[in-house]
Amino acid sequence: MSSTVRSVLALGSNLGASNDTLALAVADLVESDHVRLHAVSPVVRTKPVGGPEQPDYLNMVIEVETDLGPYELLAHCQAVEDSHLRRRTVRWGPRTLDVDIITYGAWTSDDEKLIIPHPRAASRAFVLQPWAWMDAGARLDGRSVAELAADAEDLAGLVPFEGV
Ligand code: A4P
Ligand code: MG
Repeated sequence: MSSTVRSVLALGSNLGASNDTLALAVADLVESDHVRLHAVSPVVRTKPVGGPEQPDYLNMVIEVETDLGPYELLAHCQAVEDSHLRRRTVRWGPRTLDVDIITYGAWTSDDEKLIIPHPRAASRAFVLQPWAWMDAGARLDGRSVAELAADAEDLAGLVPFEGV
């Protein structure tokens, strides 16, 4: 890879064999010659935020190094979602796999097809807490990710994943 960027990706699943799905999705994401795995967070069990009544989620974040452009990376993430039978029916509804791009280097965007940093990440413990555990020095919107996690309303519903 020539010129590369570090990107944080958030993964979530609350349908099917979620822990297996997350593991396979990480493997699928980094199988590309254009994506290298840099860091992996613990897996956490979280109460659903928003949407209809639905099962608890398993969430995690990873940091990758990539020479894909941001829209190429989005297409890659969506292809991995599709390969895990993701259906886009209800917004914030239950899903076999969601892969969101949280940051892409220092690049920012307000295009609705790709908003970077992810517009809701700074208030969501299901993204922030695993991220802080993966990278204690991480920062978002000029603040410490660990501090943002401590302030997030959904932190109380988050526990480390301890098996099925
Ligand atoms: N899009 C724009 N910016 C981005 C980005 N940074 N990363 C666009 C990824 N996609 C981005 O996404 C809808 C559209 O957002 C895409 O077509 C893309 O062009 P989607 O994945 O099809 O739909 P969605 O995930 O239902 O919507 P959205 O808005 O991404 O939902 P969120 O905000 O990600 O929330 N509770 C817990 N505990 N754990 C979870 O993982 N996830 C959600 C989804 C809600 N509650 C949750 C969890
Ligand atoms: Mg999404």
